[in-house]
Amino acid sequence: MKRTVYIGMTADIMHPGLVNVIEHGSKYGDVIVGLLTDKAIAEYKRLPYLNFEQRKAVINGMKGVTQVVAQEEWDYTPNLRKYRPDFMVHGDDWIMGSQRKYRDLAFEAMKEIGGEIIEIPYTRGINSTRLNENMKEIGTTPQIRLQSLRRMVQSKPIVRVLESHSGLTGLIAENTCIKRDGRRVEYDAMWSSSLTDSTSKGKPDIEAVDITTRMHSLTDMLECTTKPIIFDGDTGGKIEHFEFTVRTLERNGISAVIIEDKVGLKKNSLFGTAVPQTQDSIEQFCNKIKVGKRAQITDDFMIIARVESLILGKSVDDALERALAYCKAGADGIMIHSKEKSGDDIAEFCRRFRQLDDQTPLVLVPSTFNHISESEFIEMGVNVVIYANHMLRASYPAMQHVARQILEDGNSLKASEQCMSIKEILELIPGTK
Ligand code: SPV
Ligand code: MG
Repeated sequence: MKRTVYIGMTADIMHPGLVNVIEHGSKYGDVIVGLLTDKAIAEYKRLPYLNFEQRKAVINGMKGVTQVVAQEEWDYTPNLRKYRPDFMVHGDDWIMGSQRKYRDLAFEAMKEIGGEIIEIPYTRGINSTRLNENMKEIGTTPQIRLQSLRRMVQSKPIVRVLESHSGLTGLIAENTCIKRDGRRVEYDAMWSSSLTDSTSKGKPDIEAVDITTRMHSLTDMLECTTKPIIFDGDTGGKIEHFEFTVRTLERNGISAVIIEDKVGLKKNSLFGTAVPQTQDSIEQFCNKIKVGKRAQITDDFMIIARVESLILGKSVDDALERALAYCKAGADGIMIHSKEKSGDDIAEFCRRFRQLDDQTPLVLVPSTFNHISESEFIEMGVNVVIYANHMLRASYPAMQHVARQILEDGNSLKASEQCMSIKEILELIPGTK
């Protein structure tokens, strides 16, 4: 019987390093490629540009590959135990850094099944992380960007979204990254907030900034980023107008719109019951959802229904009744909002909603219950967390402080200490030089 060789890979961007590994592996026997699923990749890296089926088609067509199987985790060992290959081939780059533990686990599993691991020298000068950086410079297309939110919701434990109202805040959402336990931690998507988009234009958050104007801010963000965008669609406006909004957003590669079940003059939810606000009827809001769903062209665009019951002092029962009705009307997700600091009402809603519906994505905006961590939200069955206003709230006090300092001193010497350097601002945007 011919021997088998297991090779795990992402195979998003093909490069000579990957061809080298497959070629080498095929000398030992039939190559089984363990193709990492979106979910497995999302444990460590950004989602690949190509989806699983597309990557599978590419690998299937490669010389030397006899079988492509799904690798559902970053860890190779479940598949090694399942397929029991005679050999496993891997580049020797996993000897160092955070991948070391997966190497150790793979050695243990191969020993157990009586197989052997062959490490081959890593192809210098080219790797997928570097190529990914280059891809960022090339950018994205509206379609790839649009689809990516749905893929993220399906493949990540939680999708982390940062508010953005300009090109500059878009760049912060795009590029801010830290390492935690050897993993890249970054934002997955951007939130175009009605509050911050209006405020940055000196207007109140009452749907006074029209969609055409809001598209300008979106265009600025689209121009310099690749991550998906969720649009705060306020009430969605008149049903007849909402159809156009859906089309406009979709055409531009925005992934989702969230509309809230309020009618009349909309005020920001964080006022709660301090201002008069009217909730829409279930029937009318369901109709708005249905009309929006019919208007979209792709299968990927998402219309997320935002339930304002808790904001308006109504019960969790009322919120649940509405959420279920909106799902039935075709909503692709539910955002439950509250301004309650404890987060108890939100926790109760999530628990009870998940008992009735374990599929529909749940979205939260924890502006007031901000002590609850992402890992707790995951436990609660939440899929998307939006940090909805922080970039604007961070920038305004900083700018105001510097403006005052210049007035006080009659020069900008001291104020400059609180600013980024001229050199830094000149180098901030690629292509400035
Ligand atoms: C926004 O960011 O504009 C929102 C969320 O709609 S909230 O401000 O909490 O209403
Ligand atoms: Mg808003």
